[in-house]
Amino acid sequence: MTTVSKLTESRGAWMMLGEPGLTARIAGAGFDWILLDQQHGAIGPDRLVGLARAHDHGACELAVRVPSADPAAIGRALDVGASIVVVPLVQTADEARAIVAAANYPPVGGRSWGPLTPLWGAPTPDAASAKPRLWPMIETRTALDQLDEILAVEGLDAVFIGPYDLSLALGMTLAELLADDRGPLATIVAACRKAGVACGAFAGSPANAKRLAKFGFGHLAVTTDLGIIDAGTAFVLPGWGAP
Ligand code: 3PY
Ligand code: MG
Repeated sequence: MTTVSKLTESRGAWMMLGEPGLTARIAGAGFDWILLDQQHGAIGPDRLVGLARAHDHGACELAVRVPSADPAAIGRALDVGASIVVVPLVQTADEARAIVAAANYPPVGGRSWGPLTPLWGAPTPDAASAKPRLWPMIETRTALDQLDEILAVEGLDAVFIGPYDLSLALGMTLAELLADDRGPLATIVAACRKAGVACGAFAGSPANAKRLAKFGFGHLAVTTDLGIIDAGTAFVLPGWGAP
């Protein structure tokens, strides 16, 4: 398995339903990572533990989108074994710094030791300092205005764009945002390149993923469990199905 941290490009699948069999099957299909969505998906804390325990870390990396920047939620996602944590609605550099603090043990941050993955004794400082991959989401007007400051925060692996929320925040349709070659998405990619920080985006469909890849977004959520089901029903029942 290639570790996503070594890459500036990856392809992931986004789980909203968190149905265990479906999640395991998609995780083994060849994606670089699979994400459990606790913000908008049906994945509360208990479900998260079960899904993460069942995850085959040899198949792909485990990512979690926490419901908010709450330090407890970030610590919990890491405790269950996520190697990538996506944090929604990050607006400022101070908020980004708080995420880094929540995800790292002292001296970098204030995370408390207590993994749910197998424990073979007390942590050594070296083991405890393994760097989690943090992908704050840029999806508000404030975050766009503060992007350079956010990109300068140490300890972030990438920024991750939420095009649905961002288009709403900017008063555009999603189609307008994706079609605007010189608009906000191009500005974001240029700022990331200048700062030397990787960038990714939620696409939700292969067509949107191709469009976002053209802008230069490297880490892409190319589909969701719901999208995969919709594609399957559209295939089985010609003439009916979601686009
Ligand atoms: C967005 O596009 O706003 C997202 O957060 C995708 O889930
Ligand atoms: Mg969003």
